[in-house]
Amino acid sequence: MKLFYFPGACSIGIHILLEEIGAPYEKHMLHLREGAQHKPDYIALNPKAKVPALVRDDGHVITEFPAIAYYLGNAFPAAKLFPADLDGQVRILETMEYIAATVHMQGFTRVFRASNFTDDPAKEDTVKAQGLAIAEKGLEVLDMKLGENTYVNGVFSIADVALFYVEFWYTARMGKTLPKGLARHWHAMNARASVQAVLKDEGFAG
Ligand SMILES: N[C@@H](CCC(=O)N[C@@H](CS)C(=O)NCC(=O)O)C(=O)O
Repeated sequence: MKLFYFPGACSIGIHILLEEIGAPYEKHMLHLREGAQHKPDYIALNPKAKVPALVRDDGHVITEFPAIAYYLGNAFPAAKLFPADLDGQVRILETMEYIAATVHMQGFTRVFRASNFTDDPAKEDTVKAQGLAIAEKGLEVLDMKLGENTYVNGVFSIADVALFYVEFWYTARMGKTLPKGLARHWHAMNARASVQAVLKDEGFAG
């Protein structure tokens, strides 16, 4: 397998899953700030010009965080990243979809890429504030859903690495304080060997 990623981007969650699984994989860093995602060789692989993208050993390319996570969770059952029961599966997919489609794309993308949402530089601060409000509402909802659990579905699953990447942006990147339950989740994630290895590899540890 090959992972196309950028340090600290949402691809960090898929990077963690690959470490959890332990199967061989190669990493290909795409420098998003230098526009590497728009180069013809990458566009040929992923016309969406985004990370993460996963190239399977049979050459098939998978994009979209929830789809890649779902693939990995099912393709490597020994890693126990995706449960067999329908209720657990639905809870996990519901959480990942909310994180990817709402908290990330509607919220954090406005904060980090305000110029994608307005042609007027004077309006970018308003766009960022709107994005932060969406992201923070989303984090509150996720905190309520987590309740007293350490992990989204009780035990570690593919949903936890999605939650990790938005927590990473909010706390490690923006220096903000997570709601109580998410702070507990963030600490539990940081105690995992896979997370420590990936943070170090992507240049964020100690
Ligand atoms: N819906 C996509 C979103 C992927 C996405 O927005 N990735 C960002 C990094 S977190 C990206 O590649 N941005 C590059 C760009 O917008 O030019 C997913 O869930 O995978």
